[in-house]
Amino acid sequence: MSSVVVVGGQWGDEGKGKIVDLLTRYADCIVRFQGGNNAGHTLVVNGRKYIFHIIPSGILYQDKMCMIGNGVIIDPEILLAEIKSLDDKGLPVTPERLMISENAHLIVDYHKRLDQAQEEARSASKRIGTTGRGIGPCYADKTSRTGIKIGELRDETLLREKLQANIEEKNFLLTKRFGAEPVSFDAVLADLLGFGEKLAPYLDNVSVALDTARKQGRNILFEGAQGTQLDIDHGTYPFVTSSNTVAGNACNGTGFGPTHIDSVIGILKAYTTRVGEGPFPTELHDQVGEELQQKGGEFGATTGRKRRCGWLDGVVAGDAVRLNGLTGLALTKLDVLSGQQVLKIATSYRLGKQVVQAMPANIRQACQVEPVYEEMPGWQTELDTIRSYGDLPVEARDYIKRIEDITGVEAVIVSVGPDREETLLLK
Ligand code: 2SA
Ligand code: GDP
Ligand code: MG
Repeated sequence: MSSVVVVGGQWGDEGKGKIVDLLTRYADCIVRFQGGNNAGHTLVVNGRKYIFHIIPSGILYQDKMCMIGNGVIIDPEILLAEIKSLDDKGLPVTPERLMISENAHLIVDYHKRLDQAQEEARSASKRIGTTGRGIGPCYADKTSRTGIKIGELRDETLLREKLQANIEEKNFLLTKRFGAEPVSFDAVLADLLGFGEKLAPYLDNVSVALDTARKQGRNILFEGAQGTQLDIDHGTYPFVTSSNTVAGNACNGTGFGPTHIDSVIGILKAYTTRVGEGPFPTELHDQVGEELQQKGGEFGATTGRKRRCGWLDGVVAGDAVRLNGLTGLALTKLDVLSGQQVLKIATSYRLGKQVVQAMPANIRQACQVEPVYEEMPGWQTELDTIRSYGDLPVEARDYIKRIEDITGVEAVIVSVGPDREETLLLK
């Protein structure tokens, strides 16, 4: 296994939580490298459902080390609530099982308020459909060099100084620009000092810990959040999240050298979903879209929003292969397609008279492309009890093979249900 990166190949919610949990059995360290608690990663183990927003999806294994890298942004209140909820379930999250990079930036109350106020102020066509968790404003502060790092919670003098400057600026924006309520310096400071005390035992140098682990021959699993088309540089900008979601950021977001990554698994849902606004060429506004939404239980794992559904998009998959350097595919939710007479896969887009093979960089063009579909026969039997490739209906095997042909990448895992056990390991 060595060092493996797992990323979402579409617009998120491909089943990263499930696949990371599954692969954790072969790993020693499981590391998140970007995003924050906008993520919702669902695991189902023996019928019991867990949703993680910030803690890595390897946490259900008691003997593994989970890490939160410097590229992650942390809402300390949410992180502590997640730790407590695991504690309450008899799964204590001790510093022996969770390490947090001192360099990870903090999501502060004003980031959430600003995210929500900015979103409300946008006209319908400009709205991004953010999760309202403060992600954009927090990464903006990090890039503007005004952000607060989690390690700085241990330095009250520095914290006071930085908070003072931030709150002055944020309160000006909140009140004068958005007509929203200001935040109180004293209340925010008291909260942060309290969170800092509780989180201090978890803080360490994740880059050094990963390097040590690698030199000891440990297997490291990097857990991506969101998906390739939500990447701040390569996605459907501005309808994206505010971090790099592609595999390359596993290195930046943890302090791990790129020459030590061995493989990259891209997760593709057998159809496509998107939650939030923005272009979605293969979106279905018909009965089939409704069926996929219902059968797939497609609701946001963080916000509960209904996810938009559509056919599998080979152009999006091709972008994922190229942008992440995928070495293997995990194909999820194949079971949801059971019962469809015909399956469609987009193999290119038409843009006026042009045929294009990649998502256009220009957002107006990305909204105009028309998918060129090929059709395949569907299968009528349910797949959730199937555990070996040979037992899949021939139409399902042909569908998998076609995806491998289109992407040029082998499927290594096929998932036929939410539970850890509802999986076919092909390699
Ligand atoms: P943000 O909050 O600034 O990151 O939002 C910007 C866009 O990124 C999308 N985004 C997501 N898309 C899919 N899944 C995500 N996680 C949750 C889930 C989402 C939920 O697991 O279902 O519960 O709604 C996620 N996080 C961010 C977001 O919809 C915007 O389009
Ligand atoms: P993530 O953000 O990529 O981890 O995905 P989410 O957890 O947001 O959404 C994926 C949803 O699909 C969750 O409810 C999973 O439990 C569920 N899921 C994962 N794999 C499968 C599968 O193969 N079949 C079905 N039916 N559900 C799945
Ligand atoms: Mg999700």
